[in-house]
Amino acid sequence: MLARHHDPIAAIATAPGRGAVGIVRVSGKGLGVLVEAVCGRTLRPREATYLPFRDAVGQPIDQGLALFFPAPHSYTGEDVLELQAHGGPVVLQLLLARCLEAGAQAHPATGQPALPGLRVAQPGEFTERAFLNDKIDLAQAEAIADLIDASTTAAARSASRSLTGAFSHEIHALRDALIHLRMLVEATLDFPEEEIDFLRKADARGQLSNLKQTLSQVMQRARQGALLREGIKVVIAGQPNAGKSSLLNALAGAELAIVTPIAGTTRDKVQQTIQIEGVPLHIIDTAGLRDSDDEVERIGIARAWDEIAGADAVLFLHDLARRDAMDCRAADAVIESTLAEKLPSSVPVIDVWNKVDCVPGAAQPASAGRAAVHLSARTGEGLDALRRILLEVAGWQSAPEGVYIARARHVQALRTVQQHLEEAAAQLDALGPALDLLAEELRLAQNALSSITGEFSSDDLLGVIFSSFCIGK
Ligand SMILES: Nc1nc2c(ncn2[C@@H]2O[C@H](COP(=O)(O)OP(=O)(O)OP(=O)(O)O)[C@@H](O)[C@H]2O)c(=O)[nH]1
Ligand SMILES: [Mg+2]
Repeated sequence: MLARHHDPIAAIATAPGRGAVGIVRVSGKGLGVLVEAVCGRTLRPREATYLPFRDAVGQPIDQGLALFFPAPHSYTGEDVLELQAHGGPVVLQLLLARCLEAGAQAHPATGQPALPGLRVAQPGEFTERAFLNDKIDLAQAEAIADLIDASTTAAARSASRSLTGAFSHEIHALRDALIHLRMLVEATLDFPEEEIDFLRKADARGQLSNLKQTLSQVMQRARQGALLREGIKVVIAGQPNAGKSSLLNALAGAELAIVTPIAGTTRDKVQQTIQIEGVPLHIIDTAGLRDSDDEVERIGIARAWDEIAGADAVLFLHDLARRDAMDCRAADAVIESTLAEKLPSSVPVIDVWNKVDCVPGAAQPASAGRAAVHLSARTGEGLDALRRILLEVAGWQSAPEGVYIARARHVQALRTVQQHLEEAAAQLDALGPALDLLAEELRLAQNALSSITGEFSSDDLLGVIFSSFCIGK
């Protein structure tokens, strides 16, 4: 464990600004001295005591509730002191400074600082300790941050489900099955003459195929969870004046982008996150695509193509009122061929025929094997159909109930597990399995699985994960 994991830490745990209550939290070993210095008395474990918080000369800084959680029964697994004061930025800063000062004060018996090394916590450090002290695993720690950051009710519910361990349980069940299979293979390594027979009798193939099946179910749910957390990036593209900005405004329900009848109105991208059934969609309006002599517009169009190249889905907007105009068809054809060039074929393109209010009853123009919709950004007709298509394209299948939150990191790790299991299956299917290769694939699969819950994770990865938390958490 790194040296910094041993320092006692302190932080304001509540959000900056004014509030009825604000909390200063301290975690470390042997906080008893600090409790006596700041609270002027000892505290009964896990019991709220109303008292004045004292400064160095015994004067009250504020009155509030003090709670002491002796190790290991605390959030971090260390001693934790929580001081609930009035929620003003100055009073909380004073209280935090008082804790740091009390920690640095010489202990009367030893002459040493009461809490050597006491310092302000870095973002996520309290939760990192909870993880390091086995209070929670890594997936649960991430769920805490996801719960705090949740932008929709569905995301909050599923984060809470991950926090209680729903996701981790599934990962552990997979790990246990994998360990069982590994034991079998490793044992066989010691008796090479009987290897094939032994594996056959123990139905190694059946075990592996069950594992693969369970894995794909977990992956499916994890993908849904990652979608709830991260959403998808949807870029609106098309000729000038097709109504791209109008569509963004209609989906967002607000006048975000400027709309005018002048072709070439939008220059820079305009982005807004909306949610459909709790799934976040990051919608990006872009400059109309055409040849232009205008320097500013050209930069805007280059940016539009950059956005398109990084999209998870593209809404290709067409003006239904002008669909038969030769120039309009030619311009759409140019965009179409550049799309084919710039977009990976896995990225879905949806044909959106706008301004249906101008051409009531128009038949839907045929789209080459992809989703298409008629709508009016002006009247709102057809928007629900587009929302349904977007959810489908995003891969949202379930109702949010039962989904646990997951991250792209988890989905990627599960994909790695899947690859190693495929390799392992190929080894088993080969006539004489190369047992050491089989054993190695299973070992790698287990490592990838364990990186999700943090049983096998590098310090670098932990640093990245916890630094994205807020301070005091
Ligand atoms: N009748 C009708 N007019 C629309 C509709 N959507 C947009 N318009 C009009 O079409 C014109 C262009 O709309 P914008 O939303 O600015 O089009 P854009 O695609 O963003 O255009 P650029 O930013 O220039 O690329 C405006 O006059 C809109 O009022 C629609 O559904 N029906
Ligand atoms: Mg526009």
